[in-house]
Amino acid sequence: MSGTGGLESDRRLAAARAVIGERPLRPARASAEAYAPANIALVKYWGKRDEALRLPVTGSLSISLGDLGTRTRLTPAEADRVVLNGVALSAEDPFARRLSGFLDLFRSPVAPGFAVETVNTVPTAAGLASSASGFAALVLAMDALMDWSLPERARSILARLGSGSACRSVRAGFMEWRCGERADGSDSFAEPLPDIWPALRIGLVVVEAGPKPIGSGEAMRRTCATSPLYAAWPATVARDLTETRAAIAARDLERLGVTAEGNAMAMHATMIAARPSVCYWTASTLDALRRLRVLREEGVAVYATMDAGPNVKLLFEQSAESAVLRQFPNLGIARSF
Ligand code: 2P0
Repeated sequence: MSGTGGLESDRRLAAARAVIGERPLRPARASAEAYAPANIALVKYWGKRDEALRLPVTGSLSISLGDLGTRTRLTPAEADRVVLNGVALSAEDPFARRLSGFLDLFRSPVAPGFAVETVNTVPTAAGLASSASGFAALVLAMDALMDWSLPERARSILARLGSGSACRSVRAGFMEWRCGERADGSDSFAEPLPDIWPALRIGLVVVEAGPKPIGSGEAMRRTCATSPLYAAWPATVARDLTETRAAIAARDLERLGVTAEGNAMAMHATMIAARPSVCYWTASTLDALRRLRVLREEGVAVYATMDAGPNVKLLFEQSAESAVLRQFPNLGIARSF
């Protein structure tokens, strides 16, 4: 490992130990299981100010996806083993390596390794945020295994060290990730919004379920380093966060949808302008956006958001469900409340 790599893992370890505090790294039971929902950002996280600690350039705000997420069982073991959706992964598998790197934060002489059995109910690597629910479920299972009863913000910080957006998946509902200012990341965690919106629906238009051509981490780095449009992103997010909070408080779908759709388009614009360009959209993505416009022209209140992948997510209310299904017959529909 390079000197910088060692320094980075030391900083991650220090950040994790700071939130675990004096609690012992000693399993309190034979195994533990936890569930975390996936989340979709209405105002996106795009860009890090600190790679090692996964500290964002801006805040972000998401909604969870109910029973679409990750269930994880954690058992102490001599060495790490990862079973994903019933398939044992080799130690060289990129996902297994990433999990092991994260588990380094929790090892001790009495728990040198962990067996991780994890089941995703969202397609892995299809831009539906399975890493967010995956790392959040792992942190919740670790908390239960060790019997720590960590405060929610500590869980959120630990999940953030696994994957940025995971800090928003430690509980259901609307979550706002506070950007924070401190260099150690102790003020960068997600908090719930008090609002519930039972009629809100999230439609999942899965146009391609395969792995994406470029990971979001690399895409973010390239965008920050080379995109002439990135300079406008922090101010866009600041405005969109204010709008989104107000729209949620008022249960105003049009205000929420217009803001979320504009925010997603602005994020994609920053990456399309990166050099070399990052474009996750395919012909099927554009066709889904065309069908969305047809619906809106018919007077149906439905809006889109897109993440680091070709899939489109729709925002609408229960009353529009049958109209939306006519245009998107294979739509998966998630609800948070
Ligand atoms: C989000 N995305 O807010 C944004 C929108 C993708 C597009 O968070 O590098 O897997 O592990 O911190 O959390 C995807 O990025 O990135 C993401 P890392 P993560 O949902």
